[in-house]
Amino acid sequence: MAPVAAGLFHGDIDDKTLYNFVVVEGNGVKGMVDSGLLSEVPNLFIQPQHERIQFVTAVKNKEVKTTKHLPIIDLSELDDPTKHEEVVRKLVDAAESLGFFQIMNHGVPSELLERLKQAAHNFFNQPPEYKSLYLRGRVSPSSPIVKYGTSFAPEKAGKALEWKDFVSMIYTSDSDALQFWPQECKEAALEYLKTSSKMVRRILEVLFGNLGLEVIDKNEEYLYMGGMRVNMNFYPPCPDPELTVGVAPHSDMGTLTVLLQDGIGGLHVKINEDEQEESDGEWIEIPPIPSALVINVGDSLQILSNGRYKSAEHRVRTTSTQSRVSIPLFVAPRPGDKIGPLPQVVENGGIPHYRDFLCAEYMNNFFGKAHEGKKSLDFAKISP
Ligand SMILES: O=C(O)CCC(=O)C(=O)O
Repeated sequence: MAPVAAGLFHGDIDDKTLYNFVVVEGNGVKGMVDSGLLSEVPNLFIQPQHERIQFVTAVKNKEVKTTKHLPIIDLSELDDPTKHEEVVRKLVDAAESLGFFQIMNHGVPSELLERLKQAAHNFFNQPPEYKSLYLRGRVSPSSPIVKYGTSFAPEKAGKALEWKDFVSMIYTSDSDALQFWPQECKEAALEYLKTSSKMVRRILEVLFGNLGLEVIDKNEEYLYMGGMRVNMNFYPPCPDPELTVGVAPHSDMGTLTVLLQDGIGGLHVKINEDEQEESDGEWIEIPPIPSALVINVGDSLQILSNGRYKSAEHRVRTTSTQSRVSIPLFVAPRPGDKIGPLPQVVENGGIPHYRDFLCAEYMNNFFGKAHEGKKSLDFAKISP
């Protein structure tokens, strides 16, 4: 810990100095919490009233634990001819309504899931001086495809910071991953990406099959899953979770996200939102299930399916007692790919609800703004 930290949290510290310590110097939220001097939430992290997560609401909603709201799908049953159609229906229903489901028996070994969570702790337990070698915006020649940071868009003036540190590992090739990704997590993260890819392809085949695309050929595979990134998120304990958010409401950018969460809990998904009926929807907490993986539909799949599948709006609350880790694998088209509603979906007089665009442009727009619900889709929406 830098000596400046000792004086940081005595109440007389200004926002700029704290911002520099946490964001610019790469100490992260973890560095701030580890100082042991933090008795209350600093201003920089205090969310406006309407963004705060009422803990009571989350607990109450947890009781809405019905299979309708929280589909848990046994993926191995796709191989059982007597159950295949039923599982296809469950996957399609979940993608069309919530854009969200949990899967069991998915082919990613439980032992690997345990190793991944440990790897995340191993990375974040390294000293700030080491982690900041991977700082975003200061990407060193030795780590061009790794970004470590805190909050999603900390540079956005006027937005409170998220109570989260992360490391993002972009996949370019196996050898790049083994050379550039941090040694604490590279092997587990690469294995996760490889084993999950098979399961992602399977789910996409089911979802696209339902739209009339029978087989995913190599070109289509690139379009749906050519860009991959493994993130590791670390949420340190927070002195007052009701003032902060771990991650503000957002949808993911790609086609599908595979998410491993540990047993702490805190992931919320929005349900029952209806633009036509002007209903804001409500949040439910997704209880962690040992060995399960969470699957989210992302914006790209909503666009490719011309709105048939819905990207899931989600957020994360913080907790006061323990550190939480989560490990999303973001599956997306490549930046150089152009996407839009698939011809098969809009043919026969259908109206495209989204324009065609280059994914790199979508990414620039997405990463250039703070999280704001599903507003990211506005970039591609065709107004009626
Ligand atoms: O931590 C989680 O459960 C979700 C993380 C997330 O939404 C993200 O990294 O974009």
